Amino acid sequence: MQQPEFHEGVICHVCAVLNPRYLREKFPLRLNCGMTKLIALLCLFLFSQTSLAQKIATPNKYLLWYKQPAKNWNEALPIGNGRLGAMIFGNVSDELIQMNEETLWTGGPANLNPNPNASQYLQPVRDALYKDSVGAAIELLQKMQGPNTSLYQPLGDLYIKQTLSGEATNYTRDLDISKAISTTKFTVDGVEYTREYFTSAPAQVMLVKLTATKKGALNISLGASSPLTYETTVASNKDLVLSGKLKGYLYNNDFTAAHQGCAGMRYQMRVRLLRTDGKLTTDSILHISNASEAIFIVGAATSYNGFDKCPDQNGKDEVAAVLKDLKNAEDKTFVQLLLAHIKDYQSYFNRLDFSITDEPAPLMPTDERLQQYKQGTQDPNLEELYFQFGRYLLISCSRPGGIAANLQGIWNKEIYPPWSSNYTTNINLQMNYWPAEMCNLSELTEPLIHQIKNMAANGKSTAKNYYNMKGWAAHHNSDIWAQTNPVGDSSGDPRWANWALGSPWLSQHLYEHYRFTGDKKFLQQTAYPLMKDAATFCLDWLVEKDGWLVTAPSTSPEHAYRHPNGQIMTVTIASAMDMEIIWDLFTNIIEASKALGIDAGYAKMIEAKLAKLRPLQIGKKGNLQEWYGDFEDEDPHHRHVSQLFGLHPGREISPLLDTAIANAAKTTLLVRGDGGTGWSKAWKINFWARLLDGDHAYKMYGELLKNSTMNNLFDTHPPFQIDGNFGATSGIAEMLLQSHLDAIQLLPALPAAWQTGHMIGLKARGGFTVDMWWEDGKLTRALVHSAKGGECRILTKESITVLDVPKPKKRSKANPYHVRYFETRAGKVYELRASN
Ligand code: FUC
Repeated sequence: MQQPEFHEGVICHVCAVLNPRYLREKFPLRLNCGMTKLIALLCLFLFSQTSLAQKIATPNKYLLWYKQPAKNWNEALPIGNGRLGAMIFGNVSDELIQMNEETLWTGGPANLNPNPNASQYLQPVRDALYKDSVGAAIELLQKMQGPNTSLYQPLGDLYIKQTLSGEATNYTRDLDISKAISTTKFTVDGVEYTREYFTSAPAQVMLVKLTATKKGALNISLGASSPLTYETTVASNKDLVLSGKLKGYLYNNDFTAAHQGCAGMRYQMRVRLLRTDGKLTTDSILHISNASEAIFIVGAATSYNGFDKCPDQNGKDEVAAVLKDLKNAEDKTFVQLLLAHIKDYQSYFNRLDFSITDEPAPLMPTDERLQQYKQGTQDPNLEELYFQFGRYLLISCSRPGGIAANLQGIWNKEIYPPWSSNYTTNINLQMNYWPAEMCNLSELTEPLIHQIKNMAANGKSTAKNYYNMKGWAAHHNSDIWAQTNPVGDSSGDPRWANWALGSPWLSQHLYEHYRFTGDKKFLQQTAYPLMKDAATFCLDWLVEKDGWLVTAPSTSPEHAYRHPNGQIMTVTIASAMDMEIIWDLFTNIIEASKALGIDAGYAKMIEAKLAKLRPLQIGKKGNLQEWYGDFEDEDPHHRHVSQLFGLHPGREISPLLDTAIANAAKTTLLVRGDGGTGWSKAWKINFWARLLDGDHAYKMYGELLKNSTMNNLFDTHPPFQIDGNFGATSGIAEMLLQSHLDAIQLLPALPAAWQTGHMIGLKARGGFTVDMWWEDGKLTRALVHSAKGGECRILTKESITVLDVPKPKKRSKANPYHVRYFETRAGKVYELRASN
């Protein structure tokens, strides 16, 4: 079976490869400008000598493809430009494209003080905990809860009914993640039909191109519907228009109804014919007859106008927004739109290349490969593909200027999606962004940073109104309105609803953005003030008990323990995770103040508090203690492993720092086991990588692929939840490079299964980009690109030489690692070779 073919895509890929800048980036040491142009010309010549068939026959390792249409949404293929998302089913005569627009959420600006009595319960909660009346504390905590979040909504469905004269043969549908294009192809009666789809970020529209190899053979009708309340019309210019308005809330309760009297969001989707050689007619929908080609552009917008503005009364003009996008797109040719799309997409995607096999991808559909993998067949190409699919998804659902990726990225078909498809901040939102910095997609964190800024604004009211404290607080859930209150509506289980450490955890992403980019302006103007405000809340939130600073109330999301009185309890004092999160923030603040050369006195005060945080405890089973006491877990295999926050994503726990604590972390993981939801398995890849156990990390990757991956390679909780995709991509990066401590570790957790390979373009903290090659499980060569200059510290298992660098400043061997220090200059590339 041959893989699907390509048209313009092939040419565009060649264009990208022929780009001298691309060549220079790929071969920075060896090529000067003249040479890159020469190579480009040579490639062009060779390309012109190769038949198209030969080019097509080269298997594309970046292709997801199938021999049958999607049976359901979980088999459909996702495309997106950050804002517009589409799930392509690839049905033959009843094509279905399920559409999303990232700002379409129920509700309106958060009610900042819906529970004015909340703060009066805090001291009684604390008193109850100190008296060990945990049950009473739990009941009281429910009185401190506020509304649940809003829900992310689907936009609608496009359907294309195609009149065909027989059965389809030669069917394929695919998603090429190297170009972000989905294609469906089939043959009926000797005529080949092709449908191509992409969502362009530069043009802000989706393109739908339908072709037939025979003139007049293409006859279709295109309509739209939505699970929301909506209406469709055909406008006088023959646009198909679907529009509607959400209710201000969907759950009919007092809290959410009180979105400050704001009615719901308006939305509109418009489909416009760009070009056809057939005839367009309209009634309530669009019809194309006697064509061989029809190209549509699809635009959509909502009246969302910021987290603090009512999308109705103070909403944006969504109609003007869609019309503008369509007008801009319509002024361009299809090829212009396609080229701009590929150039834009590849400007992110092509930054990184991961290879663990020289073998071509098997010529087998992706679902069949996944089935075989599940049964134990090795498929390193699939392992590469899944890693890159995580990057593809992030590029497709989180673009600067947009909204942070939610539990499903931007892809959702339901009006009551699982967990409201919102932001869950006790692991899931953060996991979405774990791969961003390391996997060379730093700009894509902008929507998260924006969300954090909005949450910090609302979170000040939450800290004040719920606890009578300063700084900003955020809890378990958030939404597009940047809600920060404890959720649960007076009846939520405190194990999730009352978790209060959202602001320090989210602050980690701000500081990490600085650590990777070295952007001091960002640190000074954005990160540090928000981190400091989160610390202000933490300082208020901490209380002193038995000589230590602790949190009370405290939870370990979303787990419970057996109290010595035999009851299952969910609230504790000073959970390990609480202590580790605050340790992380305080450590980052101290570092940041030094980096900025400001606030020395404040940093000293934070240092004193840091020293007083209750230390981590090792339990009787040799595990890292999760709770205040050494209690039995309610569920020893619970999906959350919150007590290991300090191992990952934190940096408090490492075998290189304290082997006793690291061993306790390992024991904890062994007790938890290798199961769990999709995201739980993904987190465990990261944990094992940080424990420097590549084989166990690889085992977890296998568990995820085998037991928590659907045919379209979406992660499943179950059901679909995108965090596992992102967490796995981050985990693979962590296996190959770590820089969270004070050195860059190359191949820290390389599994035996990946004997030979390369990883080009991973980012390390300090503004470094690293390319690595390894053979027989050993590093052979690496290139370190320094963006900011400064000292580079490399930690390797093998002894290495840094070429063209004067005598090592220092050289030491931290058994079993080799440490190499060298000064770098901004813009320079340094070559490292394994010493003989
Ligand atoms: C947390 C997790 C669940 C799920 C939800 C979205 O509540 O415990 O497993 O991922 O978030």
